[in-house]
Amino acid sequence: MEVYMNNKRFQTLGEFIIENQADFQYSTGELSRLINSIRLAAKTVNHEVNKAGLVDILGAAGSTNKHGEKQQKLDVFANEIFIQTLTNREIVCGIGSEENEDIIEVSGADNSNLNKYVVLMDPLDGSSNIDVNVSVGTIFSIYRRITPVGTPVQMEDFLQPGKNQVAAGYIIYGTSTMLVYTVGKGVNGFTLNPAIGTFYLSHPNMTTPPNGKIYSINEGNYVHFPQGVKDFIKYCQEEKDDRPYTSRYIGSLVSDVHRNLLKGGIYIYPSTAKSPNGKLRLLYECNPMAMIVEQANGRASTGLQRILDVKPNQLHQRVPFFCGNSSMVEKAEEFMSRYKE
Ligand code: AHM
Ligand code: MG
Repeated sequence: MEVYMNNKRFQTLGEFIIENQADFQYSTGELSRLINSIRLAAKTVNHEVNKAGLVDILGAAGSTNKHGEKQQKLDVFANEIFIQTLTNREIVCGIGSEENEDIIEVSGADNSNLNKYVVLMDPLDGSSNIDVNVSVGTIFSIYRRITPVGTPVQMEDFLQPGKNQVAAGYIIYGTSTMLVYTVGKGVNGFTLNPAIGTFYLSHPNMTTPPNGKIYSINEGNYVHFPQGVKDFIKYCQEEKDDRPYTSRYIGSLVSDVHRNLLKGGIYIYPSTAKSPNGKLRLLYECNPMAMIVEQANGRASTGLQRILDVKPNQLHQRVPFFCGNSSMVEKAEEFMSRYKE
């Protein structure tokens, strides 16, 4: 179905993927098929997430429905859908997920998987928000493997710095469902028309405003924050120039970053006295968000170093995370650097 508004025809995600395939430096169609699979899985997860309010009717996680099927937690469901979609089509050679302790090798039906890409993902981030009807999201990060094609995938294929990502994106299951992604040539956002199950290009070439007025951080942890972060918060609250800024924190990474990307703002999950590396995971939360934010003219760092330059050493490693429009992140880094040892 074609969608027109003010005589303008909106492109579907499927059309966009095909038309922009040449944008990608190793254009073989493989990456396009991969994004297409993510699009399909996203629609299935979206359908399920939107049924979450019917939990009293359909049964809570752990219970059995009238067909004798055990109801699953939505994050487990989302994980299975993404893994199934990517493995059934043999579109990648390996998957790393927040929900799986170890990497998953996708060997293919006859053990001859010649695919070049690995995917890292957080299938349903912020899932503790589902019960209260707050937006959640899926985050994904894509790399070319570095070990030889046709051999079993290795941990080193996943432990690459974020600057090696060939694509990254997120899906936000919100008031409307959007898929936002980049292949390193800017960021584009697609909104799902749930009536017909099609994503349309609603936000072409997304860029974050140069100046923001929103800061997003869990201030409940204030006493445990590093002094640089405490000083930055006080700076945001000061009555001077265009300040005080507005505090907005949903506690759902995809939603907080998405809002700040569109409106201008900074998201911070710093180290705390209790968690010296912060809470968020480098490989499937911070790196993909950092690539998107940089591609949208923003900035992402640990407070002291560019996120995309961090060399990972563990699949589930955590890292302090500052991301948003460049001027606000630079300002926070300035405060952080004052206390650098
Ligand atoms: P999760 O992967 O267990 O869902 O945790 C990640 C979430 C992010 O979406 C969110 O930004 C952060 O945790 C909120 O943490 P907190 O409740 O400590 O503020
Ligand atoms: Mg998560």
